[in-house]
Amino acid sequence: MEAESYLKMTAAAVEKRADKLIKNRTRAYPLLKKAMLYSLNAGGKRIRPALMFASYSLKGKDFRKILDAGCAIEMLHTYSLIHDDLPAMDDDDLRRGKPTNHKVYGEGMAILAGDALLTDAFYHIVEGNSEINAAFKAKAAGILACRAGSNGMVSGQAADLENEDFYSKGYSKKRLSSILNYIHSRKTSDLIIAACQMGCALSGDRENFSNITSFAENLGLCFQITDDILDVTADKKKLGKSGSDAKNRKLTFVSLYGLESAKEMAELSWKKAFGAIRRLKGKKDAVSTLESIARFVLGRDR
Ligand code: GRG
Repeated sequence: MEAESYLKMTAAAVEKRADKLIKNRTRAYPLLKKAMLYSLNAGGKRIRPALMFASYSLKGKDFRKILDAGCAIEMLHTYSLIHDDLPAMDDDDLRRGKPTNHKVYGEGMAILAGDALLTDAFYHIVEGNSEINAAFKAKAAGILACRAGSNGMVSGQAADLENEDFYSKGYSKKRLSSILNYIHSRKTSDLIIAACQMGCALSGDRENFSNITSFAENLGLCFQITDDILDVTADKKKLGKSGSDAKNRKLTFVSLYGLESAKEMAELSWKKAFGAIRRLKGKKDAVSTLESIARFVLGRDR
């Protein structure tokens, strides 16, 4: 299926279900739920659940069987965005075209909304998805914990924070390139890898594990380079965020290699992702959906 239609269909299912999952937390503090729903319902491309569902569909049946796991990765991703926007991190005012969570609910509540989304995500993987084998769900939860925690995304964020003012440190280009690689592989690629690996884990598919990982690593790289390019070239209204990389003197593919080289690098990683897709085994429809999502990532304007 074409990426646009697939993203539309899966995003609608995730949004409806995630809203219900949060509203059903009957013991949760009402304002906390409001803050969680505010960021979760603010839009977003919902690429990670779509990748999970398409990877699951290589061998699995209806993606709705793993809908709660799709909601979980979107909750975890939303937590990372809420915390990333805080004054202590990127200090952004706009996200997904709306004022950031802390601008509306205050810093304390924004931190807690992120904490709750992160923690609830694991509950929904393990306790939801009732038709999925418990061992497959445990494997999926382990993958997400590993890629999102200190071995993955959080360390990417930590390295990013440490290297904000990289111009002043006098590092060589080689060293900066290795720092950039460290950051993007954890901060961006790891959640994309987790989405694809979780899809395979939830269908019990071991055959595609290594090729889906290689696909996701390259797609993650392409996604990040494209994000850096959009930060300087895109219409900020369409992008839905302020484009703060230059303001924060961030180490990005554009600031390190220049716009044209960054575009070539995005194209190269996309080609590598395509190579890995060709080695995947399973339903043709799922393979072509993954191909179309990869094309969407390279060509996106938001
Ligand atoms: C706070 C632990 C912690 C981590 C934050 C995700 C993240 C790490 C920071 C956000 C900033 C950023 C540019 C991260 C790279 C990953 C990325 C491009 C995120 C944005 O994902 P999209 O484009 O966002 O899928 P939407 O809004 O469409 O869901």
